[in-house]
Amino acid sequence: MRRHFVRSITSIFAAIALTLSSPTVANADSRAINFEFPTYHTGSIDGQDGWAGTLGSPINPAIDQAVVTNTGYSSFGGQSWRISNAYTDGAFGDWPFSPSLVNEAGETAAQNGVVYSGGTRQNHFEVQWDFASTVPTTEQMGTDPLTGLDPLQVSTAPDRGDGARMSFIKMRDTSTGLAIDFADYQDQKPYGSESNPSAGCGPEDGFVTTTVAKNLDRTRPHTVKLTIDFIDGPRNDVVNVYVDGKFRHTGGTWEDYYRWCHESGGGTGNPAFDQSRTVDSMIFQARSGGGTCGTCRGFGFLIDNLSYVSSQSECHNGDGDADFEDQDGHKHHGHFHGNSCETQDNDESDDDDQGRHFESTSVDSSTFASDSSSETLTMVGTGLDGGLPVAFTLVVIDYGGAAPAVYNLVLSDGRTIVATLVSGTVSVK
Ligand SMILES: [Ca+2]
Ligand SMILES: [Ca+2]
Ligand SMILES: [Ca+2]
Repeated sequence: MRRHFVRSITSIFAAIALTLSSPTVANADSRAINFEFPTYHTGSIDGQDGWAGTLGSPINPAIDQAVVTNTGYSSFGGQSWRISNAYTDGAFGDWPFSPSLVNEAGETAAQNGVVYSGGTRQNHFEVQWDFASTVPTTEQMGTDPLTGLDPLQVSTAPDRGDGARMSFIKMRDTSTGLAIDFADYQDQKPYGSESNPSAGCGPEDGFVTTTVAKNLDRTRPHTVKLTIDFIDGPRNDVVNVYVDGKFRHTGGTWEDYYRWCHESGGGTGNPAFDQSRTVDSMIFQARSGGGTCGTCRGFGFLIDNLSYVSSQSECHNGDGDADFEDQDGHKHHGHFHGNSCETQDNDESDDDDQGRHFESTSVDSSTFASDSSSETLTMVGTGLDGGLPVAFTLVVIDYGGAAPAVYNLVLSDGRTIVATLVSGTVSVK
């Protein structure tokens, strides 16, 4: 009798625990990879823990990559994964893909190619990894007479498993330290549409590379993080790039490359084909277009502490990196980031007004409001205006492209900026 009672109580608690935890379990799906023994052993990563080429095919043995014993970065544990551009090519299917998540992420109608990714479609993807040079004391640079003086470079991208990259980060070595590039596909006016798909892949459109970090200390590891919100429809996916925990850039995905460009299978005018792609893993590559460093063989970058997650996001994001013009015709470069789900540590704002610079030092709150025609971000905190402490309120109103976004920065020293978007990216949602 007593046993039965205990069991009943236990099952009630189990049922409650299941109820409380099931939303998270159902909506978040993650992998965390530290390349440690015994899950990983030294040597090629091919076939280890789900790493492989497309659909489990072999990774090209010519690629210079291996799990290696750690050589001195304490946060990297006993083993890391090493990869260089001693070998490069323009292929996709035989480069290393990380293990797939159970649940893919992408727009509702994004194509997973049936076989490349699956599970329950999510609208949010995040990935983070550390990288470090195997040669912290000097720049790794090709000296091969055939390949020239090409520096070390390795790129990575969220992918469904066949090379249909939806974003892009390149890690580079330079004479002044490590650098990180981000690339997105930008459809400029005229915009592509189902009635005029070619306008989305015109001469004015293409991939845009932004250096999001440079002169990074080569003697220590650096952390890169991407957060991606996939939003149905063109020109609205949001990628935020963080380096060493600090927000660096907001941009788009490659959605409109797949949607509108013939070479990717889009631009047909048929909505069944003109769609973006899903992601569930990371592809790591050394593209020949970035240069080959023959003498980097056996060296290159160490990759470690790789983690990624797909989830269903109901967070609000306000991001901008854009030029605004006020009533007096003054140009301001505004840069801000607010997220209702993250800690405010990541939120920030700064404004450049032809010589006068405001930057936030602490954000107290980022709040969001919406109506039928606009989304509004209100950020409140403290900062420095021309080096002097001030309180600030930033209000950004995004009309979803129907009208230029409004940017209103009020500082406690009396300076007020009311301006509208002239170029760049603003997204509040
Ligand atoms: Ca490790
Ligand atoms: Ca266009
Ligand atoms: Ca979209």
